[in-house]
Order: sequence, then C-alpha cells, then structure tokens
Amino acid sequence: MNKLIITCAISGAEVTKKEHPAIPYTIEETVEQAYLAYKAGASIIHLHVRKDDGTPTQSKIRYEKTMKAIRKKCPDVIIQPSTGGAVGMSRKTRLKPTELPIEMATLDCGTLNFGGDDIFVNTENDIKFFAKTMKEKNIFPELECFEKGHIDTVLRLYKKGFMFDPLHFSFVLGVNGGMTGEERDFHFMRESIPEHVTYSVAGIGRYEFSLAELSIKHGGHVRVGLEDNIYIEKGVRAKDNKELVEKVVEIAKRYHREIASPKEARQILGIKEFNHESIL
Ligand code: KMH
Ligand code: ZN
Repeated sequence: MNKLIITCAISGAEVTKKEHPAIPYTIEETVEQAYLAYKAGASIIHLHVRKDDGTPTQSKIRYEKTMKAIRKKCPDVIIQPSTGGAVGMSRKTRLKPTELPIEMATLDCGTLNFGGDDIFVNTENDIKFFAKTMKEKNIFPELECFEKGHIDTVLRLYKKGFMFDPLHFSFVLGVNGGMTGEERDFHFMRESIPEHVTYSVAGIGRYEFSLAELSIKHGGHVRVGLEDNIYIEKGVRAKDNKELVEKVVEIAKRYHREIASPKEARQILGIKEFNHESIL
C-alpha cells in the first residue's frame, strides 16, 4: 500500500491551556510541539498561531516568525497554515498567511455550526476566492470537508473551473454541528470523492483514533493533534502532540503502512519540490 502521510494539528484556535497545558501559545512552545511531532513521524504540520496570551491570530508577522523558527528545527517539513483561523474572522484576515511564500494551506469548503452560537462561515464566494488566491500563489490547498455537502460543493466548483487539480481532501468529522465520525460516515465520505484523488481524515475528540485506523486500513492519510483531540485513550489525556502521532505510527505498523517522509508526502500529493530558501 502507499505510504502514510501524517499531519499533526498542533495548536488550533479553540483549545486552551486550561484544557491541555501542552497547547502551544508562544513561538518557542509552537516550535517545540512541531519538532516533537515531526520527529515522531508527522510530515505535515497544520499550523494556527496564537499571541503569547493564547488569543488566536492570523498575523502575517506571527506566522512568518513561527514558520522560520519551525523551519530551522524541521528543515524539510511541510508547514500548512490555517486559512480557517478562528470563528468570526474576516476573509481578508484569514488569508493573511497566504501573503507569505508558503507551499500549502487549508481551504474550508462549507459553512457549519460550530457549537453554542458559533457559526464557521465559508460561503460559496469565500471558497471560490480562497481557491483562486491559492492557485495564483501556487499554494497547495487541503480541502477541509466537515460533511458530505462540502464534498459536493468542491466537485461542483471543480467542474465549473473554480477548483483545480490535484484535489486533496481532508474529512474533518465529529465537530459539533458537522457530520459525526462513525464508520459509516467515513465510508460515505470516501465513496463520494473520485477514485484518483487523495484524502486524509481528522477525527475530532473520541473519533480521532477510530477514524485514523479506518483511513490507514483503506489507503487514506491521517491527521491527529491537540487541535482535534486531547486524549490518548478514553479519560486519559495525551502528554503532548508527539504521543498522538506515535499512536498513529503504532496503528500504521499493524497494517504494514510505512510512514511517508516530507519529500515522499510532496510526491504523493503532487506538491512541487520546494526550495528551502524561498518557501517557508
Ligand atoms: N478554527 C476553526 C474555526 C482550518 O484550520 O482551516 C477552523 C479551522 C479550520 O481550524
Ligand atoms: Zn485548523
């Protein structure tokens, strides 16, 4: 089977140190979590940045400083900034990291409730604009789909020429307001995308490892990390992001899936080879 790409979502915008003390806020903490995840087997770091007090930000300067510092310790890792940011941020704010020379970023493919009164807004025009911006800047999008309708949106926009090859999906399942992450949900999502495209699965909360295992078994890729889930098993908090990645590596061993290096991950996804000097 193809090698397994592991993405680690080390920080997110919502989880705080109150819920898990290893959630990184400062640049130093962020670099440390990225480095440990990378050493454990993550070839992609999904990145949100925070101010030192934990407030989520899409500041271009904060991203640039953080990515440069990560790059020093993880020379070849794929850094994937978030263009989702935090609920309520404007389109312009969310796109700030795309003003930097990055190779990959997330692209959220539909609106959903996000718990309580929160709505994570991604209108059709937002999606088209984000896709166009990334295409123009040669940034490889990871298409985050929180339910099946988001896949349908991507495929419809692709047919109309607003989305571009190669399509790489991320099924983010288990958000309050999105689709659950049961086995049937995984199969429904996987069977709804064209056969030749790639996909990764991010299970939120209790779905993290059951979905990781299903994806590993069926040739997909996996995202884990404290952004999505803080437990290593029921009722037991993970020590840090490294422990979550290590658990995926263990599951992969059982299914004889080797772990992709960042270089191999670029080849699998179809990301053009990068130049350390010019790309963050
Ligand atoms: N923080 C969420 C509102 C992404 O990174 O693109 C959005 C999110 C998705 O985390
Ligand atoms: Zn995110």
